[in-house]
Amino acid sequence: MQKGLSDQRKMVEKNKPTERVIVVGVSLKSDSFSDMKESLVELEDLSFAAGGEVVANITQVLPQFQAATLIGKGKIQELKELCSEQEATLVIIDHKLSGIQSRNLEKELGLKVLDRPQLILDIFAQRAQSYEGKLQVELAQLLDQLPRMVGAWQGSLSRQGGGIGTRGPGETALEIDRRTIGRRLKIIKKKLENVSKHRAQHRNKRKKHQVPSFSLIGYTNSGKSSLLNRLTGSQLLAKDQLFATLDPATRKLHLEGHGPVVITDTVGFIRNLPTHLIEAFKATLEESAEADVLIHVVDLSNPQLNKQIEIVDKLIEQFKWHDKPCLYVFNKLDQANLENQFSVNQKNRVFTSAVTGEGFEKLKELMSTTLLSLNSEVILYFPHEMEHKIYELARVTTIHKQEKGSRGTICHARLSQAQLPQWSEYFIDDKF
Ligand SMILES: Nc1nc2c(ncn2[C@@H]2O[C@H](COP(=O)(O)OP(=O)(O)O)[C@@H](O)[C@H]2O)c(=O)[nH]1
Ligand SMILES: [Mg+2]
Repeated sequence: MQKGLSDQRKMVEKNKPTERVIVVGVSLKSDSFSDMKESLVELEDLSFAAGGEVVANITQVLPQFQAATLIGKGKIQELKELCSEQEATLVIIDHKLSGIQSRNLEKELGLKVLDRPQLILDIFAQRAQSYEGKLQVELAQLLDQLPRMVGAWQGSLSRQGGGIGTRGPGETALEIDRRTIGRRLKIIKKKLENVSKHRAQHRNKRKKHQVPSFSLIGYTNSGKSSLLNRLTGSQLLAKDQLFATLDPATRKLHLEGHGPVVITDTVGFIRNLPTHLIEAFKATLEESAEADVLIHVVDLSNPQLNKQIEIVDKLIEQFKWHDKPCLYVFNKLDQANLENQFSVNQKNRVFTSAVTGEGFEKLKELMSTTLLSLNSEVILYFPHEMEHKIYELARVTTIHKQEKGSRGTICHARLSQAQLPQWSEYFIDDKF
């Protein structure tokens, strides 16, 4: 468990009315038991992040899932007793539930029941700040809701009485029928398309100005926002809280020998990220999709670091970003075990601490050499009357050799793919 989070959980504000949550881990006999336990610890962190207090947990390993209730009859009875003993107000199942399963479980337990995707969506609903963020969350919630809409959905306890699982920018839309949802979906998608176009225009502008871009990605809470703050002197929200960042933020940085580059901080990843969320957050994810280089930030102090890397790497594949160069930043060096450091075998890596600043010079160097490796070596010739262009060239790249001739100057430099067309008229191949 992450140190900070468990500490924080103990400090749940006393007077604040919080949900008393029981979390339920489920897995099949054929699955790994330790995976189930790890996922359950994470579900506790997520419950806390949503504003709940986890009062108990319970697990079940089954030969196969029950169609009507997911978990078995005996376990439901046990859970029911635990709920009354602990005065629980909410049960969260660490799995996806169908509409029928939710309804049946709620009926048996007499309590609100949420599944993992609904919990994550609720956290996103609480965190959404921007117009775009709110639209994306509403879209994800509607998409998540549609297949769950079995006859008696209207009576579902999950949507009544406030608390975890009932929030969202689309709160008013939560109890309306399929047709209305369909209409709302269309409107939101249209609005999001416009946002996406707007973003694309911004990116094109940057491309035109030949500014190379980096995108910080990684598991939630690994320190992406803290790194960006430290790198660029920004004041983005960095918090020991899952999914503190929802909206992408782009900041400029001056890289030695390169000039300006931009870095984007985005939403973090987690295991079993709801598919609807991925679909809805397309515009946000496009920011990373368009970046020249990915920076995969890993919490080196987390005992699950290798699992977390694997989950993020899988998502990189799923999003088809795997052709991009990727740097690994192993962060939180100041609080990490030495063994964790030795278990790292990724190339292109650097160890940092966003708290002490250790490793930041190396990180910038690595960013710089990665950009260089993306560039092509070119030789340019500037006749006397065009020599003022050399100053312009020096602003966008390092000129590593200059030879003055009687009629002009020859320069050796590296240019990115985006920069090549603008300078092609000075390429020496065309001149001689
Ligand atoms: N000890 C330590 N804590 C860090 C470091 N980097 C980030 N944190 C803390 O980890 C938590 C999550 O950081 P944040 O930047 O919000 O993570 P993000 O979700 O990846 O953006 C915050 O409480 C940070 O203060 C680090 O290098 N060392
Ligand atoms: Mg963040």
